[in-house]
Amino acid sequence: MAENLKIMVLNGPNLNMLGIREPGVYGNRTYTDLENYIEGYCKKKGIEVTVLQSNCEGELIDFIHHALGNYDGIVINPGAYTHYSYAIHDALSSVNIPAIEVHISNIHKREEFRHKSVTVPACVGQIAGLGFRGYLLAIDYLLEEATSRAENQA
Ligand code: CA2
Repeated sequence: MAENLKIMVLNGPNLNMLGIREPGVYGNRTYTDLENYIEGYCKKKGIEVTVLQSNCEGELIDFIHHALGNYDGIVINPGAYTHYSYAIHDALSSVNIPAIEVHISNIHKREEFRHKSVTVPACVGQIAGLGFRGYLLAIDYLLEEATSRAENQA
């Protein structure tokens, strides 16, 4: 199963600015470092991964729609859209692909407006505050679930 697993990693607005500003919140590493970190890990694990980023809500929705029939799992950091985009929630619900929401920072320890996620009810769960590692943990979860589903079917 591991060889065939296809995962889309989706990053929302401002994540392209990682490492450039606010190192105290998001660390020193850049968005390119994040891409390399995820791609390097997936290569080792034999997972096919596509890492995407957009600052536009509609484009993120198009990416989610494109995942239908093309990907087995989604890892999504919707950025600030987490807190108010019902459209991204609905897009995730519409494709019915297991999705894990990831946040680099612990949104629950930050400003009140970041405590609420309107997108996580359309996901399997959420990982927050574990930095870049959260993406790999989400990928591991999707891989383990897919492997156990495949074993149960055999
Ligand atoms: O902690 C996370 O991963 C967030 O999804 C990051 C979003 C934020 O709006 C969410 O509440 C939590 C922000 C993306 C990065 O924004 C930057 C802003 C300035 C400098 C660098 C990155």
